[in-house]
Amino acid sequence: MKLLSILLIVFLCDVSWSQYEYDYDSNWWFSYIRSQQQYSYGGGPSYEYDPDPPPSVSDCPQECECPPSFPTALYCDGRNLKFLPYVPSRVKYAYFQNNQITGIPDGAFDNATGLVWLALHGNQLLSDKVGRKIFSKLRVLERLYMQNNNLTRIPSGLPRSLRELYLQSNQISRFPANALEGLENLTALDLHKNQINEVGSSLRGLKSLVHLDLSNNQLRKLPDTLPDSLEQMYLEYNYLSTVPAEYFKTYPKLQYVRISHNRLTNEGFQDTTFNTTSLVELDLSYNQLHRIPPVNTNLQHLYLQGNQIAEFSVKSFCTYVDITNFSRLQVLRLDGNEIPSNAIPPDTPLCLRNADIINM
Ligand SMILES: *[C@@H]1O[C@H](CO)[C@@H](O)[C@H](O)[C@H]1NC(C)=O
Ligand SMILES: *[C@@H]1O[C@H](CO)[C@@H](O)[C@H](O)[C@H]1NC(C)=O
Ligand SMILES: *[C@@H]1O[C@H](CO)[C@@H](O)[C@H](O)[C@H]1NC(C)=O
Ligand SMILES: *[C@@H]1O[C@H](CO)[C@@H](O)[C@H](O)[C@H]1NC(C)=O
Ligand SMILES: CC(=O)N[C@H]1CO[C@H](CO)[C@@H](O)[C@@H]1O
Repeated sequence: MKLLSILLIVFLCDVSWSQYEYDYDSNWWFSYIRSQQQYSYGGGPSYEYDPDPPPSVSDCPQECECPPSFPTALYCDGRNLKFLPYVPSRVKYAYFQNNQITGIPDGAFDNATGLVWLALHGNQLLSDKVGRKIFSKLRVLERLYMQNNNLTRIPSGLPRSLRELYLQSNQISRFPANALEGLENLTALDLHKNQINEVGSSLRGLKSLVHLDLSNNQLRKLPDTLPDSLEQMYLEYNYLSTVPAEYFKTYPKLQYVRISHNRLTNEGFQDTTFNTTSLVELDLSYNQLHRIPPVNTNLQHLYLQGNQIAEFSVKSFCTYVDITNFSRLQVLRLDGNEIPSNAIPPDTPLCLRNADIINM
């Protein structure tokens, strides 16, 4: 059993920041990797052996590159392209990122029905110039990268086979209820840095969704419904002020929740709201809390820095303490609050006996 050895008393210092970033990032990253293990996440596709004889690469668009050793890939990235080149039918992995493409006409991908990855990020795609049926023939597309464009709405007719959808850093404000309909295999949805003010029930049908990033938007209300499969929900930098009492208890797989930099007050939720057995990491930093909300003993990381908390209450972590009843909290951030440094009750170490880092 680990004993709480140090209570670090630090008022706003750089060391604590780097520590925070480190713990925080490695933590979510590892969990994300774990949850994504069935797919190779990030990077390019690994070399794949094709049982068929290598198809001709003579059909390569002249603006692009088609390495003979990797006949299913088409590299057209970073070439100042203003228009999408044609996509030969043999292509499974198509890279068009970092160009100046503003539109995609219907039919552009109609020959490439075997596309599995499609990278269109870092262009200047405008919703009005992206055809409504560009994806209609793509039945096996798994990853679609459309981040860093000029989209104002979620593209229409997204393939139902999608597993990962990246739409962050656009200007999306419209989120029609059926925009994500039928995407039953989608595991990761990234919509951060857009202008979304309401999500409603449009996430309901995403039966496989594990990772949802809606941070840096204009949400005033949590999504009405989340998929039961969801494990990670990132909502930092929005305008949320309330959380319905039973919200988190409805989603038993939710482990990582970030609602920092919002407008939460203690009056905006109930004492039971965040006391749910599934949560492992909870970030409520940079809100307007004046009390530590009661949390479950299973919680491991709690970020509350940058609030207006004026008292330290052990009862928020442990209602009862003995050999078997104690908090699993490992990291607790309380710096940037109004807690007097002599306000730590003597029974704190017994309750928070697993804590390695407590910043006050
Ligand atoms: C699709 O293939 C046909 C026949 O090879 C060709 O005529 C047509 O231009 C292709 N379309 C696109 C969009 O590449
Ligand atoms: C896309 O947005 C960027 C940044 O706001 C802007 O500079 C660019 O002109 C826009 N492109 C188009 C085609 O509107
Ligand atoms: C979802 O994934 C399963 C298993 O990989 C696959 O059999 C199914 O066809 C996929 N669904 C869609 C709509 O592509
Ligand atoms: C959290 O909920 C459990 C079960 O309902 C309860 O026993 C416990 O006292 C609560 N913890 C806190 C800190 O309120
Ligand atoms: C008050 C309280 O939560 N008591 C619990 C302490 O731990 C034992 C064993 O896990 C439980 O049986 C008690 O209910």
